[in-house]
Amino acid sequence: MMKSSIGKTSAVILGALALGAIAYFAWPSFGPVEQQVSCVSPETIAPQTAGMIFIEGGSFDMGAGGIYSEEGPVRREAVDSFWIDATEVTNAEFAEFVEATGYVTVAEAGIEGVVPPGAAVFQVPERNAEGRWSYADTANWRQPEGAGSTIVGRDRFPVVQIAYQDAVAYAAWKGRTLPTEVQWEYAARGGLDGAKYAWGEEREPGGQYLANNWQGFFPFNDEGADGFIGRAPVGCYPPNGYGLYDMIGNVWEWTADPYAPPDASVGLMKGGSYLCAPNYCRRYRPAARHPQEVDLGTDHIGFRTVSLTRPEG
Ligand SMILES: [Ca+2]
Ligand SMILES: [Ca+2]
Repeated sequence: MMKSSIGKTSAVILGALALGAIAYFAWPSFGPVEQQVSCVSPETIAPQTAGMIFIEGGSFDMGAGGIYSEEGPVRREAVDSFWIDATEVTNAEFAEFVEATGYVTVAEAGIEGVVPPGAAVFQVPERNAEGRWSYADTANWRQPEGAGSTIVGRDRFPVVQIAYQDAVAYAAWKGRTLPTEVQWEYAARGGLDGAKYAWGEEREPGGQYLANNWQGFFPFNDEGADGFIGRAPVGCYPPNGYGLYDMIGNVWEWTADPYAPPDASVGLMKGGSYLCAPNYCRRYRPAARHPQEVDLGTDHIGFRTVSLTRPEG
């Protein structure tokens, strides 16, 4: 892994990231707003296979044309069969890992000479668009929005403030890996080869929101018309054709791949997040891809794992 710095992060990944540690005392409310959602309990999904879904291998049209240049060209890709988590890894699941191993995340300890403790936190700006990302030296997975915030009561929310190596460590503890980009995109498409969205060609078919994104004018007004302002618990939107939840939206997801190999300092994330708004980031699609500094946790990125063998329930 190449060494990196917060300065590089600021320049490359989070152009609006305000440097300097801050204490963060207020965070958005989390909860249902307008659209009625029905959330499944993640522990009830595929319990015989540890919450993982079998994805039969095949070939598919990967990428997309005409939206963001980095998604193209469309090319045919083949993928072997694999198993993938039905949901994003939750706070409860990550807590089990930490309890069993004593693992300390990058955001909690920092990496000497590379990054200080802390992570990036999104704040809705009050008066202008500047400074919507801030580096909070107190932010980590246990307190995702920094000092004063908590995951208490958010067991089923996706774990965030996870650097790439934290996600890899969790996956390894489970005897798994992160999905490659090809695996992730194949799974996200749910069998709808070539479709624009994970559920078809319309963003909101019949006026229904099928993922947790952002309605309203980003970055000022997160209206929550999809049922949630900010992050949602996993499994609150309909699964895709393979039975996978939140591949699109809620939190971005780390993949195993670098964004632009061989530079391993910038990772590749997929799927968009609760911050993706039509006026700003139309990346709530399987083909979308985005770079992310591997050493930096943020509160809109999580992950899920894959296994090449049948997991034990
Ligand atoms: Ca939302
Ligand atoms: Ca997601």
